[in-house]
Amino acid sequence: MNIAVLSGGVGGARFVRGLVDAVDPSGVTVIGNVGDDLEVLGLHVSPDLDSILYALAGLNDEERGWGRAGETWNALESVADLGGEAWFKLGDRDLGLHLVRTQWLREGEPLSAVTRRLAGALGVEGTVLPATDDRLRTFVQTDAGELSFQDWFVRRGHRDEVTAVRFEGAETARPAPGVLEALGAADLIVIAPSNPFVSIGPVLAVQGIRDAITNRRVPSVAVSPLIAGRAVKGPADRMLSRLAGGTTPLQVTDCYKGLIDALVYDEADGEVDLGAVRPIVTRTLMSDADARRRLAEAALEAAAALR
Ligand code: FO1
Repeated sequence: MNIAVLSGGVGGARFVRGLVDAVDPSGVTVIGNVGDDLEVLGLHVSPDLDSILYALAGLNDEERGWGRAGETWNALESVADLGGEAWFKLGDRDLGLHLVRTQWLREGEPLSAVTRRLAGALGVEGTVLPATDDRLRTFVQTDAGELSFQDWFVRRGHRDEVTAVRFEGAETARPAPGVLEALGAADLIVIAPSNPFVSIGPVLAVQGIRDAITNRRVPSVAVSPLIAGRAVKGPADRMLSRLAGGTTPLQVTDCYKGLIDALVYDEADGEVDLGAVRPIVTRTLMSDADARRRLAEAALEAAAALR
């Protein structure tokens, strides 16, 4: 079965790991957000693609949700001692990947080709694609002014209320090679439990991706990132409150108008009428490998019931 998954970082990566544990990974294509990408210490970092790669390779730090397990921070300490930029924490092991990626990008390889090489070297089964090879960056509007995504998210600890989101470069960003093909060949489209505004939003902003999903002939299922109206981690709940008017499954559904046929959400959110979208109520906390796989299976069962 071919499955195309739209995913952000931490929550999306955990879900994708559960999915490849539930199905043949060779049919899974993950289309990852690049709106969070940044240049730090002269290196190109793609946090969401890396969270996905590390999770699929079994190298991720389970607790933090980003970066590698067994990490050490010697290089970063040295950077800080020298008065360099140390607010964005790049571990020693993680740095190796950023060095290699940056070199290959500077040699002219597109991000999709670089990601394919990294995935191969890490032994990742399944395909990981950036939504676009073109430059696309998320900016958030706050009372403190407009901030780049990581400035807001990491440097300022996402404490500023977001009143609007902007995807710089979205007008001209084209889908990376393989993205529209994966959506066209999919038997099922899944939107991972990621932030609808800043993780899935940038993917949908790339020319042709939203249309490809709107015009689908196969089931499309989203998994809510909220449990009892709260984000497990991150600012998704505050953003839904402010930008969508609430944090129930109905507001999550509204973020994906015309794009989904079913929403998988947590039993703690109760019974909600989602109109034409089928509600699938289950436990969604991805506390361990079993829970991750079960959540992926719930999405697969939801899709099977729609056929
Ligand atoms: N998140 C943080 O909260 N603080 C960090 O210092 C940080 C560093 C970092 C380094 C590499 C990487 O791949 C991810 C990293 N993240 C960090 C996570 C990341 O910035 C966010 O979780 C995502 O961008 C949101 O999806």
